[in-house]
Amino acid sequence: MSQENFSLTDEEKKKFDEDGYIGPFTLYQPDEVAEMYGKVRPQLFDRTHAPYDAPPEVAITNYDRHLDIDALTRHVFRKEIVHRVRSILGPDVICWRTEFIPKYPGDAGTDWHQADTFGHGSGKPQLLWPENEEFGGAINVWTGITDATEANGCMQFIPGSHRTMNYDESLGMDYDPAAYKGRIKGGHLRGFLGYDYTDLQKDKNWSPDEKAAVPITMKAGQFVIFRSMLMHASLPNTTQDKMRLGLVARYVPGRVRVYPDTDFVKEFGGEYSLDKFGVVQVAGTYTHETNRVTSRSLSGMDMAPLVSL
Ligand SMILES: O=C(O)CCC(=O)C(=O)O
Ligand SMILES: [Fe+2]
Repeated sequence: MSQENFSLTDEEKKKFDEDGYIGPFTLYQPDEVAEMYGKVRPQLFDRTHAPYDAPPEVAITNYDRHLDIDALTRHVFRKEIVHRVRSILGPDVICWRTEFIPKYPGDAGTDWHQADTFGHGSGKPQLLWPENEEFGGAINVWTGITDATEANGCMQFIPGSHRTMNYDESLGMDYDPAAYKGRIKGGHLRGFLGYDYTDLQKDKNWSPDEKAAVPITMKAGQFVIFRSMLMHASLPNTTQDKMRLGLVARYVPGRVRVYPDTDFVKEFGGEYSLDKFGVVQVAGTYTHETNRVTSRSLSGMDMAPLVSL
């Protein structure tokens, strides 16, 4: 019989609490994830039901295709992911965003950052936790669609760095894709897709403790779970021919308000309507009454049968 309960053990939970991340865990076999992506890739180019009308060169083009591509809808509901996330967040869990994050040969690594409200692009919170809770941010589940190695741009974490925010997301950053393709920081070429995350540093004289960084190498089909408030980055892709591709799904408890008091996502120099957006309840039943909720995908798939028990 296949395993039905993937909750974190007490020991894993303790490790997650200390380090701010846990994994990798295996979700798909490498050939299985290759086959899945082979089917999904052409669907990514078909934007008939895509949630945002964003130009192809901005990252938001890669956002939230779990809302219209069936294989990705099923991905965010996978018990291997949801049970573990529920061990951290409690019974009511919503998925509020997915993103594909590619690193092509020669690309800069992702600059060091931490996300609490995800307002870094706009200066306006995209997530609002109830006041007086210890943590904000999201639980990120980063799945390797390809292998992730130190050469092709695997992620890096600074263990235990999730308790102190070094960045002030309310400052907002200027979006300048032409001027900002990355620069050498801490010995590596790093960038943030047209933003310079160091603009948000609370202390301009501080710099991330690169010596404490752990490379998160993964096989295709594995995933790692981390708090968005953890200091995280990725290495540049220094290979000639090995693309690195990650699919990240972001989860919060149902009590978190998503895109509070706004009808648009403002990022990457544009404004994108949230008309087709909804949070997806992947476990439990409760979602804050102000959240837009999707229970049928934009391609017509009923999500209710997928909710985790
Ligand atoms: O994949 C990367 O390079 C960065 C991922 C990341 O920052 C995130 O998932 O929040
Ligand atoms: Fe991030």
